[in-house]
Amino acid sequence: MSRLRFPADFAWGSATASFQIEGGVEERGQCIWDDFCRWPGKVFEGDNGDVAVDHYHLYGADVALMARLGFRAYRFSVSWPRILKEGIGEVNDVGLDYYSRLVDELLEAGIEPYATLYHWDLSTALQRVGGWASRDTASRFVEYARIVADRLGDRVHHWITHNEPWVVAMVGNLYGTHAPGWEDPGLALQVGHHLLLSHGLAVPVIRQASPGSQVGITLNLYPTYPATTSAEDLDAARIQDGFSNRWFLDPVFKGHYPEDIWALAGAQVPRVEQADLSIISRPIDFLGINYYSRHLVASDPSGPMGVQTLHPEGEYTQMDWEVYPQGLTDILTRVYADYSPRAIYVTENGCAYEDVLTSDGQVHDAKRTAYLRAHFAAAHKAIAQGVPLRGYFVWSLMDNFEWAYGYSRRFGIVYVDFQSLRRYPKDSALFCQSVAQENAVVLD
Ligand code: GCO
Repeated sequence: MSRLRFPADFAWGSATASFQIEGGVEERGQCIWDDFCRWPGKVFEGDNGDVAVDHYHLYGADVALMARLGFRAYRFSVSWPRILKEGIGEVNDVGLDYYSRLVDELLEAGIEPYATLYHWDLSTALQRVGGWASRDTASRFVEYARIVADRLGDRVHHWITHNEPWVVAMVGNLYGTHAPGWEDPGLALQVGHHLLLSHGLAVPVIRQASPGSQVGITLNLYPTYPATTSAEDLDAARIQDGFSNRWFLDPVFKGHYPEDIWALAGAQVPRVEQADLSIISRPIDFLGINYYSRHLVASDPSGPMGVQTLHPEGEYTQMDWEVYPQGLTDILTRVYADYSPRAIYVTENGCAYEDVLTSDGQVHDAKRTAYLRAHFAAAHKAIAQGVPLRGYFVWSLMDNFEWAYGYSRRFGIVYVDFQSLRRYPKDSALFCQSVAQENAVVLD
C-alpha cells in the first residue's frame, strides 16, 4: 500500500457547467443549445436543458453537499444569456444576483469559486447575427466578461475565459454534433480563431475588474501516440497532435498557429488580423486541462488528414473512451515542457458508467472510483516530475445533461434521480471526500 500526498493548498474540487445543470430557463435568454435540443435527431430523445438538474433553484443544497464532501474548490460556468438575455444590451439583474448569491454561498462554505465565462451557451440572438463566425462576437464577449467580473471580481479570484474552444469550433462547426450544428471546416477554424481572440481581449479586462485574480483558459487535450515507430505513423501522430492540441496551445503560448497544420488546412485557414496573435498570446496565469482519454493513431491515406484513430484493446467507459491514466501524466509533463504555463489545473477529468441506484439510496460505482484513483495517481506522478499542478476538478459534481447524449450518460460522483431531482452521493463521492480531506491518495 502506498500513500501519495499532494502539495499543501492543492485545490480539490468538482466541476459543472451552466447549461448542463441549471434549468431555470424562464429567467434567462435562449441559447444555441436550447435550439439544438429542438433540432430533430441531434440530441438523445430530444432531451433539453429546461429543468436539467434544477441547480438554479437547488444551488444552496448543492453547495452544502459539496462542503460535506470536503471539497474546497468548485468550478462552475456563468450562462451568458442569463446575464444578457440577448447576449448584448440590458443586464438581467436577476441573473447577475443569482451568481453573486452562489459565490457568497460557496465562500461561506469554505469553497473557492473558479468561474468559467463560456461553457457553450451562446445566446440565440447572437447566433442569428453570425455567432462565433462573426468577429464582432469576440467584442461582445469582452463586454459580457467585464459585466461579470465587475460584479463578482471582488470574490472570485480564478477566472477561465473559455472551456474547450476546440470542441466549440470543431464539434459544433465541423462535425455538427454539437450546437450550432454545422459541418464546414473553414467555418470551424474561423470560429476557433474568434474564440481565441475573445480570450486574449478579455484577459486584461478581467484582470482590471478583478485585481489580483488569476486568469486562464481551459483546453481539452489528448496525448497522442503513434501505433508503431514507422515514419508514417510518427507523422500521423504529429498531425493529429497538431490538429487537436497545438492548434490552440501554440497561439495561446507561442503567438502563432502551428505551421504544419496551417499548411495542411490550405484554403480553410482562418482570416487573422495583424495584432490578433499578440493579443491571443498575452500571458495568462494558468492553463486548465480537461483530460479524458488518449489518441492512438496510424497513418491512413484515406483517413481525414491521412490519419486513422485506432481503438486498442483495453478498458472503455460508457462513452467508449479508453481508460488511459498514463496519458494524464504524459500530457501534463509534455505541456509543461513545451509551453511552461505558470500553473496548471486539471479542470475536468471523470467518466460515465451505467450506474445503479440501490433501494437504500446507494450507488456502488467501483469503476468510477478506480478510474479516479488511477488518474489522481497519474497527476501525482506529473507533480513528482516538477509539473506545477495546483488543483484537480472532477467532472462532474452530479449527473447532468451530457450534450448530444442528453440525460443518457452519467458523469456525476453524485447520482441524480432525473424525475424527483433527488441527489445521492455515489461511492466515488465518498472516495473523493477521503482524498480531499487527507490531501492524499492511497493505492493498494
Ligand atoms: C467538456 C465538457 C463537459 C462534458 C464532459 C464529458 O468540457 O467536454 O466540458 O461539459 O460534459 O467533458 O463529456
